[in-house]
Amino acid sequence: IDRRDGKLAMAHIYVGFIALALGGLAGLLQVLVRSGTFTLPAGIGYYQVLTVHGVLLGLVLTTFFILGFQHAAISRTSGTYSSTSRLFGWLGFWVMLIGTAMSAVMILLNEATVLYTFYAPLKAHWIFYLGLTFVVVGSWLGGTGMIMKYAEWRKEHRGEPSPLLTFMAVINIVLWIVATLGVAGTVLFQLLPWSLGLVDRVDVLISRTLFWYFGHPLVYFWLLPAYMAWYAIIPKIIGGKIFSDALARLSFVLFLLFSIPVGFHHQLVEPGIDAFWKFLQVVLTFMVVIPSLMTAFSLFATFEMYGRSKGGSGLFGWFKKLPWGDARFTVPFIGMVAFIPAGAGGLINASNQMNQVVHNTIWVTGHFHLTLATSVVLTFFGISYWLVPHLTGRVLTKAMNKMAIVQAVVWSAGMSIMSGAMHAVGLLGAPRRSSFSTYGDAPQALDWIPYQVAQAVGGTILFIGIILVLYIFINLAFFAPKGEEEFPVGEVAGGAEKTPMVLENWKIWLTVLAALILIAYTVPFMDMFQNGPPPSKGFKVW
Ligand code: HAS
Repeated sequence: IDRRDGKLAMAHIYVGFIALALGGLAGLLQVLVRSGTFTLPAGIGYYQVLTVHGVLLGLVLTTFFILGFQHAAISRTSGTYSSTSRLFGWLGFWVMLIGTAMSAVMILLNEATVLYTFYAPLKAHWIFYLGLTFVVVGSWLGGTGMIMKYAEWRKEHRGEPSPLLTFMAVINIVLWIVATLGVAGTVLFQLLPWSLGLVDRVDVLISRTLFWYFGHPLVYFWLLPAYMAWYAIIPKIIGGKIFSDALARLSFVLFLLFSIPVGFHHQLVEPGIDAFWKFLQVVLTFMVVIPSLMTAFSLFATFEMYGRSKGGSGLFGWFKKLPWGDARFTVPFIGMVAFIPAGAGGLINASNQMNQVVHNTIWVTGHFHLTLATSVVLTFFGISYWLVPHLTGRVLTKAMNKMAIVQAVVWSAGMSIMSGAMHAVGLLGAPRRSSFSTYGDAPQALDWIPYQVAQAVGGTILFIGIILVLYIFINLAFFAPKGEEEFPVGEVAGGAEKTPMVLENWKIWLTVLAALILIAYTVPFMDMFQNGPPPSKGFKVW
């Protein structure tokens, strides 16, 4: 891609990897504390470290990496950015960086130990919330740059479907913009006035509801870039074809529609929300599983078609023909395999009765270490192995390729132990988000200890994985031999059907999206307003 767009993408990716290094260290400290064998030095609190870990990995690494990758993907598939799009990209980057620095300083000063979910009743310094506002506004600016490039392309190619990767990136940014309206609502109207002392109380239920209106689509904002790679990039890496352009687009449209009106599945045990609305959102949650099942089907089809074209016969003969020695394929593939149990765990969480068993236990932490910290993150690593050298004018050497595969194996070994222990001990009732305690030597809590030791073993192996990926990243960014690394983009298989233009009719999809959100949230919000606490200091700030 154009060097100037490459610089923009790379700036984002650097920040993402710095966040990975620091957030990973915080993760190591946590598992050690929870094993009961380690005490944090210098009066540093467990929850402060947990906040650093969640914010850096869940919010900073993801947002910066995703925006960087998407800028690159759009520039690659729709052409070099106009100077205005690039300007928006850079403005967004700096505003996000300033915001991240503001929030990070407050966390380090122990003035914002509110965890990565930061809803009330935990209260942080107002600078933390202002920093978050900057991060959101910055991401909107970067997103505007992307949408402007997309609009420009469509103007020049009337009546044609846009390039698949560009379309996917735009869906993801629209999803992000609609989702962040919720978090902007709670930060601007509740948390900021409250931490500035303008009001002395806020409605916790509304704060949590607005957060989860954002918090669930947030996880699909993380997932969709991985799906972009799985659908549109991996086929090219293996030498195959995209199974169906239309199916890929349809699954992204379904994500846009169904990933937002489902936040209540994080609040199933919460009082103050009528069971009917929880039920409705559980039904919608099961709708959002459909595009993932479509993805699984489509990926199997791509792999099988390729393997058979290489002479693989019988039921599974094609499987052996896949390019197992290529880290650009194998690393994300491990992520795909992890997504099968990860997704099954999600279905358990979403089922009302089973949620009563797992909610607020460390099972949920196990779930998102498989989804986000394995499927998504391994795919991001797999993307970096060609994207970083592509952007820095270097190549992925054989040695680094080998190390990348070792890294992924180390990662999956560490994660299987850590996340496996979390799932198991969660079913024995161990709470998430709690420091080490034997609860007065209660027999149940004593039963949890061996699992917590296993978590520490897995977490330590994962930390070795982080050191390995950072080594590879630094090599690819600064030391690998100069050359040209390909930015792979797949072509659609010959027999695939034509892409219907209705999939790109934003008027229809945005209207359906707005309708679904209104149906899912209007009455519950009216109930919350009516039944919430009385006005505080004369303000009716919820
Ligand atoms: Fe989740 C909690 C439900 C997906 C992340 N989730 C969380 C939290 C996070 C998170 C961070 O309903 C904790 C938030 C907090 O701090 O409180 N989740 C779901 C459901 C799905 C799901 C139904 N989650 C994700 C993804 C995440 C993520 C993706 C991050 C990226 N989750 C929940 C619920 C809770 C929750 C409840 C709240 C729990 C509570 O009580 O607090 C679904 O989207 C999953 C669908 C996925 C599938 C799998 C399809 C498989 C594919 C792979 C194909 C493989 C191939 C390779 C081709 C159905 C696509 C084949 C090769 C072979 C060799 C076999």
